[in-house]
Amino acid sequence: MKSEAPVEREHTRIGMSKQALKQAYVDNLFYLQGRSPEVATLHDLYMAAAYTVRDRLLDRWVRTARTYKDAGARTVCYLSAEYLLGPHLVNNLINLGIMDKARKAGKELSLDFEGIMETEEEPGLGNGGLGRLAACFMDSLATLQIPAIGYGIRYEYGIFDQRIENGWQVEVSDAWLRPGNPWEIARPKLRFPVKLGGHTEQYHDNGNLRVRWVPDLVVDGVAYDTAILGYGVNNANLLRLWSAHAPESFDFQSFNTGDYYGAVHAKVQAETISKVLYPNDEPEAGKELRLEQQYFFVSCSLQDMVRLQLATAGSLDKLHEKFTAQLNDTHPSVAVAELMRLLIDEHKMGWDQAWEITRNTFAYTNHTLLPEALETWSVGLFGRILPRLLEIIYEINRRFLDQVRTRFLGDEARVARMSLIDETYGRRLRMANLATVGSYAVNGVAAMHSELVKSTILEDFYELWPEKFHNVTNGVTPRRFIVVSNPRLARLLTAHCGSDQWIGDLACLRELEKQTNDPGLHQEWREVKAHAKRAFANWLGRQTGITIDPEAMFDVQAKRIHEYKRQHLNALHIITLYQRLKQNPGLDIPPRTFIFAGKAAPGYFMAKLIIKLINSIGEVINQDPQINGTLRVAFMPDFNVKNAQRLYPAADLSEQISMAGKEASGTGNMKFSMNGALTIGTLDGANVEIREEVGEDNFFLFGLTAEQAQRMQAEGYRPRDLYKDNPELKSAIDLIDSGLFSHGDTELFRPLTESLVHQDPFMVMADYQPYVSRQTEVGHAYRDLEHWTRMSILNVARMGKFSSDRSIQDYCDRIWKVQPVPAQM
Ligand code: NBG
Repeated sequence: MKSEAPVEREHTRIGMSKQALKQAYVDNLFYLQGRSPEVATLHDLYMAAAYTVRDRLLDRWVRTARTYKDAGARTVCYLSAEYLLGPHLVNNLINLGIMDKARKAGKELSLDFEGIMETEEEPGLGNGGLGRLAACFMDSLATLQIPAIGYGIRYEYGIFDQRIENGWQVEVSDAWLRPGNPWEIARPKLRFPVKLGGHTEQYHDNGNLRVRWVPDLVVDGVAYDTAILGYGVNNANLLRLWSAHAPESFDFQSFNTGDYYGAVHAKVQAETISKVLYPNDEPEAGKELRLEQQYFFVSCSLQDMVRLQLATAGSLDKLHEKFTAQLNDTHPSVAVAELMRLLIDEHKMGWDQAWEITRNTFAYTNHTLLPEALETWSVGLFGRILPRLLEIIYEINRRFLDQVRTRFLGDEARVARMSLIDETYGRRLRMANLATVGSYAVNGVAAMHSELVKSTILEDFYELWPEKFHNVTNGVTPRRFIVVSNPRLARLLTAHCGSDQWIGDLACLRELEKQTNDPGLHQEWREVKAHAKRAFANWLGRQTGITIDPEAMFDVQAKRIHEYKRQHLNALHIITLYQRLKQNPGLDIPPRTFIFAGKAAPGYFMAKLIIKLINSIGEVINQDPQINGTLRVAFMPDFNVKNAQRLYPAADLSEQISMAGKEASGTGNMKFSMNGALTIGTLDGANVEIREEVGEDNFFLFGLTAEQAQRMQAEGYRPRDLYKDNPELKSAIDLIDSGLFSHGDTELFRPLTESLVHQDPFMVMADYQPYVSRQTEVGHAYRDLEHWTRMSILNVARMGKFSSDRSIQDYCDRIWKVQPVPAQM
């Protein structure tokens, strides 16, 4: 079929006028939903809106693909097991630049525009920061017009929905696909087989010894594509998620022998691979299905890249020139061995050439230093599921260790440390080592983290290949986290910066610095914040029945619940203030509402106990007539992208209080700051750079540095002494143990208090006093409205560095060496 450019630009499927949008909407409602406006449900109306927008994306997407192809452009493949995308509709309207027109069109059709926007269920295909980062990066890649494909897994069930029952977290499964996903396009014919289990065999092929993998099971990966449009440009990139299906002609053998039900069972088994997202911070790891998921999506993605390369270049010799593949943490690191397998076994390449291509294709981003989060797989399990890959990893390791031996003569201790196989407790594959050996670049996600990567977990590798190591500080997209979440702030910024250029170039916000003494700006600034707080308070009241006073300071900690992030340090501060007020009811402190939000991994007992503690403290304090609302505690259930967008604009104070050295970067810290919250935080992750940018006077720093913390632990840290010697700390802990927050049950929170007093692995006790003292200063500062507003403006004005556009530009310049390819309409 010949494709002709449409001549009539006001075609209802692609036209951008209000009239075209209206017509398209009514058509989509009728022809895709089979509804007339009178009988349509809100969901029908949402679907029609989504299809109307999607049509316009498709037009841009097809053109973009053609432009990239014609340019023969070098392409970034982002390999990530997680994408936490958030709702698409509003974001796409903004990136298309038709928000106002769509709103007017909606009005003329008498639609409940806000209600329709609210209806969208977000794809929760990620746990937290790592998955959200991937989503911000997809937005920035398209905005910067970089040819890119995001590869991942189309989980049928994303991150669980969180409910709070009796103060405890309850997990509810997230069947996000059930109402239908209007954004994706299924490609049933674009499928790749993925082998699992079985054994390998050697055979001769024209005198060459080759290996064949005879699997137990083959699963097909089917592509589901979503267009990701950039802001203010016509580039739309591809997000391709793989769904596991049984091969089309599944298990004929069982079928022929009459075991029809057995065959169907095998089909169901194959399809479980992409069934559910796993938590990334559960203490016990090593789940077989998780390894299968990782291999499944990596294999499909690499086969897809190979297919694209063969179609255009005819050979794989220059695969690494055409593509660069970013490993988002170690989850996709099995790609190093899989690409070797594809090149050697399937495409009959020699080892040396295949290795040259492989190690020039991948780059690896490390996202954590926590020992329990560093992935390893037992050699037994790995070999059972991926026998051929294990052989390849052994061979990579053999050759690599010989290289280490010739470089560091006689240093067998070093060889053992660098080996891809850890022999200390049973034999385990070290995925970070595999990723490092198989990549041309390795980076951390904030300056401090990247230094720690070089001096701790990958120290030996840094010594061997210093030129491989980089830093790329994380960023977040100002489209979603300012324009979509906080439209009032966005309008104010545009008015005071003289244009909306800041949306695509966040450094433009520096313009505001000239106006920090303008009383008009101060007034508007406070109104924007006050409005967001009222809106949030109303919403929270409707959701939870907890009433909070929008006049109080909103002190917010929103992130995954984890001991290293120290939500319990925050809780101890609340109890301290409560006790002070009880002892001295006349004490004059500014009213504060403490808001917590975040999910705990379903199997992480201590994190779930922390949620219970927070809710229990709230129950007591919120009802204490003596406190009379001066302190309030609220837990916002089900923290996800959609809810986060309501919360960031309303925050006055952002809690970034992880133990120094533990938070690789953090990205919530950036989102709060961009919305005018001030930070109380430790010198950890990107906090360090945020403080550098906004100025130390505009940031409430406290706590041990990473070196101090490490030294203290090395010298024998004794949290019990801190407990005994600090009366306020002691009485806060004792109050928990007294049963006040647990209806007299003195045992409920014991695991938590015992851990604090006796082990305290994250040094809550050591940082308690500096934290509480700094919080007192925060209270005073909040009273000085002028000054607080000025600090808030400066925080926003100086956020340029933390746009994910800057992060992506850094990746392009320092690591990927790719150029923009603008798509035209
Ligand atoms: C997380 C870190 C965060 C960081 C995000 C994105 C993992 C393994 N790591 O500090 O804990 O901001 O990655 O880089 O989820």
